Amino acid sequence: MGVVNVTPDSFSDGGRFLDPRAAIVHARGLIEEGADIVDLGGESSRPGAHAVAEEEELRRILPILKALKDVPVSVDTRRPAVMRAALAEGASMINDIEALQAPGALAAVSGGDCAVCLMHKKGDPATMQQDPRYDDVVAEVHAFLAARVAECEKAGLQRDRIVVDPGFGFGKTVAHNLSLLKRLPELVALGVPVLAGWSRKSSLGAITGRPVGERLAASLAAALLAVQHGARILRVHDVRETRDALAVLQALERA
Ligand code: HH2
Repeated sequence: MGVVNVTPDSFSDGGRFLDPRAAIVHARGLIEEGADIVDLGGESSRPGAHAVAEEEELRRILPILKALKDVPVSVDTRRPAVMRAALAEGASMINDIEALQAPGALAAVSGGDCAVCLMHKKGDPATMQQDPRYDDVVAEVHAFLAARVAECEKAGLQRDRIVVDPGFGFGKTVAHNLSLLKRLPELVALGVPVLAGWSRKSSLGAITGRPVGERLAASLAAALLAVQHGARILRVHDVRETRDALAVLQALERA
């Protein structure tokens, strides 16, 4: 899954794809590089980010969605109205960092046939990195995701439309993120595909001492480790490089 953020303030590509033409060219480039899905976002969820108005989110993403009808597009949104508008424009997937908890979100997706990604986060982006605490982060994330999967099924979403995501970096310290990576197989046991998003994130900066523009090697390492621990979808900014890293892993598996 290749990331396209149509925002002025995303933590690694903010401002680069605000011009719809630039976003469309970038999205098509990611598909050419080997992405199976483009994840289109019109609101940053980086730590410290503030919400944007619904009209603004729609204004950012709809022109791009209209131009990418031939591409599998996931829309990264937590707003039911944006979900409905995106699905009407042919979006294949709704990627919700709030796991469809907003009133009306389940109803917005359940009638169609789109895939959904249910992500765990603790707190809201504006404050979530201020001293997050858990007794057992993996148990808490597992319980949350299991409950959300059950809720989706109750609302009529077939299980084969559901993906879960521990939400690396969303109300989690470096230690929490590493526990979730190490014990990812416990989340894989939920029986639906697991998506992992480590790309360029600040935990990789904390581990390597590198600024956001220099986290490619660390992102590739995290991507491979996530796959080795059972992740089935990787949300990444650097598609070509991630594909190459995966090719090495896949060659080893075939050898
Ligand atoms: N991470 C980000 C945004 N959306 N969705 C899922 N399912 N999983 C993630 O890990 C995830 C996500 C944050 O990264 P990015 O989009 O690059 O930055 P920003 O939120 O600043 O736009």
